[in-house]
Amino acid sequence: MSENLTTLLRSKTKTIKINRDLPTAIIGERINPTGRKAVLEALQAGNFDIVRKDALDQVAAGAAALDINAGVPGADEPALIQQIIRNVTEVVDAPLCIDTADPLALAAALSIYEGKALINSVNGEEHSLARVLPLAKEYGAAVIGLCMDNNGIPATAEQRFAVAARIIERATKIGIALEDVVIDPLAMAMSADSKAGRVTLDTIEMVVREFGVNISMGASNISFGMPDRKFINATYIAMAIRAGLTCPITNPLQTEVHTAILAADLSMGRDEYGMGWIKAYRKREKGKVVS
Ligand code: THG
Repeated sequence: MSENLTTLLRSKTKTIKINRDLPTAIIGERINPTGRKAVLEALQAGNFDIVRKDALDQVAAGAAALDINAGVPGADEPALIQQIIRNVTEVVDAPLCIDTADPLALAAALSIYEGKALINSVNGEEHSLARVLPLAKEYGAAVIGLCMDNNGIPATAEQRFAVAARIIERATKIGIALEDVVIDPLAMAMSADSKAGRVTLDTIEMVVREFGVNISMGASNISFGMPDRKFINATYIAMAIRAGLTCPITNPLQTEVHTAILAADLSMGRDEYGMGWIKAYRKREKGKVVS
């Protein structure tokens, strides 16, 4: 049996705690130009108004941290991610999750970030481990480890667990604390493979039982290609929280998913006196237009 480890993330003015005794820490997914044409066009034009609004809205809706993705085709990603970080940190105090596959953009982001970021991400490939883990160590950041390597995304939970174990071994070997490694079991489309949801849940259970680390994932991938995605996302995220998910990357503005997270926290005994649930209910009622 493993411990229930605590990951701390920090902005200049705020520290958040992630562990399995506390309410789920939502990492807001919306600052990401992938699949969002308006964000893409605004960023290409050097306009950060949408990014600032997305930061404010997600934190107001309950995001504990914000994912920052600057993947604009053809853009100077190191420069762009720095501009996004500056804009976001001007308007909110939530800690940031730096979402990039480009080590130069990652280094640029970490070099200006005042706090303890969550790096998104490293994977089991040698070149990723060799480039990303030293940056996590140098900047004292936490890091998300994806359960994939040069052979792709493993089909079984046992194989994904083995990748997680390898990432954890390499990270701790260079002096990154175990609690600063967060594992992403990888949520894949169930429309393409009917076992995809189950493999991910099983991976979460295995990793948590062995290592006690925190678990993240982009939980909305699971419903890709299906109609009425929000209901699938809501049910799946509640089940994943039971399995051990602690910091999903998701959209807190989507009521179905957000209420599922709050109800899961209440069900797991992580919402003292139900205050989280009641507060969110009042906020929803206040937001309703009365005419
Ligand atoms: N694991 C980790 N990081 C990740 C992912 C993951 N980062 C990226 C992604 N997956 C999670 N982020 C998003 C961001 C947006 C959407 C999905 C996942 C999304 N956007 C809407 C769409 O495409 O339909 C657009 C929303 C809008 O326009 O308002 O779905 O798995 N570690």
